[in-house]
Amino acid sequence: MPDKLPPHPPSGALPGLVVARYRREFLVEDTEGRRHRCLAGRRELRPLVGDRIAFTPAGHTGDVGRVEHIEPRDNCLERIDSRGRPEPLAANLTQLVVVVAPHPPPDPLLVDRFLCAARLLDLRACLVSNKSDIHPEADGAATVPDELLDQYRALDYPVIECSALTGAGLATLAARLAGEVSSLVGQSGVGKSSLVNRLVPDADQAVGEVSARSGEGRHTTTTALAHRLPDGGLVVDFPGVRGYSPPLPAPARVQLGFREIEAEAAGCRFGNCLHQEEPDCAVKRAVEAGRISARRYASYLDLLRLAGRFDRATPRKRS
Ligand SMILES: Nc1nc2c(ncn2[C@@H]2O[C@H](COP(=O)(O)OP(=O)(O)OP(=O)(O)O)[C@@H](O)[C@H]2O)c(=O)[nH]1
Ligand SMILES: [Mg+2]
Ligand SMILES: [Zn+2]
Repeated sequence: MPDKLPPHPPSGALPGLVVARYRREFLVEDTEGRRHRCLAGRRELRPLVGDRIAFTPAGHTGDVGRVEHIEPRDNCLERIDSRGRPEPLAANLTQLVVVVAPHPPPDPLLVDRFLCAARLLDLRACLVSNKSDIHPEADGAATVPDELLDQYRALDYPVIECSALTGAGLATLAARLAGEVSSLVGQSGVGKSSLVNRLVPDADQAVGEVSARSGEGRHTTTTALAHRLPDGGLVVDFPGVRGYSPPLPAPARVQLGFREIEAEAAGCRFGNCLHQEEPDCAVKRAVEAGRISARRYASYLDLLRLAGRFDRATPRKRS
């Protein structure tokens, strides 16, 4: 949706960066790194974490500042809600970091959907396998299957194995995050906030136990918060999710989110092949031959069905 905003912020406004969004308030960082509580200056202003903005600091207008203007966005990470409507989550990201762990056990469909979102937005993407200190033999716990990580490595996604507990692998993760605007996403309880606390000494993100009864995280982080990294760049700690779906503009575009499917699609008989029931489909041949994993293909079909459903239910503008 194009922002109907005046082209220039009012004189006297300062440049800032939105680092958190609460119900009505925003936390804005100025160029000196000081943080200011702000409200939106106008109803139609909807700042997101990562937005570059202009704001009037607290002063004679009140005890909170005012966001006056949002600079045009490079991109916007969104999810679709249960009715298929896009909901914006963060702006101006350069990288999506999908975190998995042995505990709670990984949900590969969720990983595929985040990686799909990253590709549709042209963001860098990688996988972090946290809690590498947990050994199944010693702890009787599950593990992140090597075959799963190997599938992503084979697709050229970097996989960083690390532990927020022992610090193993964190230098590799820090190097990957340096200079980028990354968001850490994944299930609740995989250790996103624990990683941020290790990478950003004064982050002070709350950390919660994984429930022994349900085996799931307790949704400890409730709002996205961006932190400056010591080596430059920003990392956004996101609340954990049970499910995620990127906005799917049209069924034909879903395959753009799966690099191996897109690569094989050139060999299909029909240029508009969706790789379902069509004859002479190179993607299905690649699945049968084992060049494309049946699991990834199932993830693709799953998103395709979702896209088709919302495509019919809610006519939306196509990009
Ligand atoms: N053994 C082990 N435990 C870890 C590690 N990292 C995090 N944990 C534990 O995992 C639990 C969840 O950690 P959090 O950092 O709160 O997880 P989160 O992904 O931020 O969860 P939400 O905010 O709910 O999305 C806590 O009990 C942490 O102590 C790790 O590397 N090894
Ligand atoms: Mg958290
Ligand atoms: Zn095909």
